[in-house]
Amino acid sequence: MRIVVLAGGIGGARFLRGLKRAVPDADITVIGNTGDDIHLFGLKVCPDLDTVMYTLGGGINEEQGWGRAEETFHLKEELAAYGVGPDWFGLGDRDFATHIVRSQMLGAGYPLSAVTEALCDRWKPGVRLIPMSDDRVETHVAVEVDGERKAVHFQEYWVRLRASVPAQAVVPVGAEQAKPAPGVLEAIAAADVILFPPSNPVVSVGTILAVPGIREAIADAGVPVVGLSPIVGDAPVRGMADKVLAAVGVESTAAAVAEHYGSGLLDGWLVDTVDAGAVERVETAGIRCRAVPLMMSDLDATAQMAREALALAEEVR
Ligand code: GDP
Ligand code: FO1
Ligand code: CA
Repeated sequence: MRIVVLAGGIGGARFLRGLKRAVPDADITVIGNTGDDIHLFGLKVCPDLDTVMYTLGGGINEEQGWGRAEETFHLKEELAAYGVGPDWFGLGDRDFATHIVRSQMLGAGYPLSAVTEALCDRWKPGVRLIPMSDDRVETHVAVEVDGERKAVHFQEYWVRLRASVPAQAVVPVGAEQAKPAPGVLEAIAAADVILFPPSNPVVSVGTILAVPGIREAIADAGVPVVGLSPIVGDAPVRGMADKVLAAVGVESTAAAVAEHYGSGLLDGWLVDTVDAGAVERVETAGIRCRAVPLMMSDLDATAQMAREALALAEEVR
């Protein structure tokens, strides 16, 4: 079975671990969000690609969900001693090596998709990980600070400001001009099923869908498209997705997120059992819906979520 998954960072990566457990023989292609990418200290950092790569490759900091296990921060301290920032973004020594290799290869002319493949030669994530685009796309967030409206990089909004100021708009800068990376449209066209993991609907899956051609390819693939809600009990399980959902005028409920994707894209939607009351509303919107446990508390529970998603896909096929 050929499965395509549109993934952000932590939510996407953890779901993929469960999916691999549920269907060990499946051929899984992951289309990764690169809107979170940022240039720091002259290096290109790709948080969501790295989170997927490290999580599936056994190198992730499990508690944190991002960054490397057994990490140290000597380089960051030395940079700070020179007064070189930003100090609000925690790049560790082990993680730095990834960004150095990536930046060196990009500088030599390799596209991000080829660089990602090379990095995955080491981590062997057991999936094919492709960035959504080789072109630069950067999510910016319009905020108002001290009465002044300005745009900040997504990482500044998320990590430095902790989404504590209202987001007025979320813009994937560069997306309109971006092309899907080699292999993206081909994988979608060849898929037997397409899954939206419980990733952020705005700044993860939404950014991938903003690359011209990807949304259309999914809608035209003619195979079941099934998503899992990242919103449980009217709040994100983790992180601040409610803040960016508000910026695009979507309430933080499992049903509203399904409607936001819409029946033109989604065939099936899983909500958590605590949101069973949302099933009727989602089905009224023309999307088949089931309520099942959606907490990725351990690998078994996550694998069961993946099985439920694939079962729903068979129902709507
Ligand atoms: P990020 O790029 O690291 O923010 O990760 P993603 O975009 O892939 O996923 C973030 C989303 O995962 C958040 O909105 C969370 O609500 C959601 N999430 C995290 N853990 C769980 C879980 O156990 N169950 C569900 N349903 N969603 C989760
Ligand atoms: N998230 C944080 O909340 N604080 C950090 O200092 C931080 C550093 C960091 C370094 C490398 C990396 O790949 C990810 C990192 N993240 C950090 C997570 C990252 O910002 C994610 O993009 C967001 O959590 C949302 O996707
Ligand atoms: Ca992300």
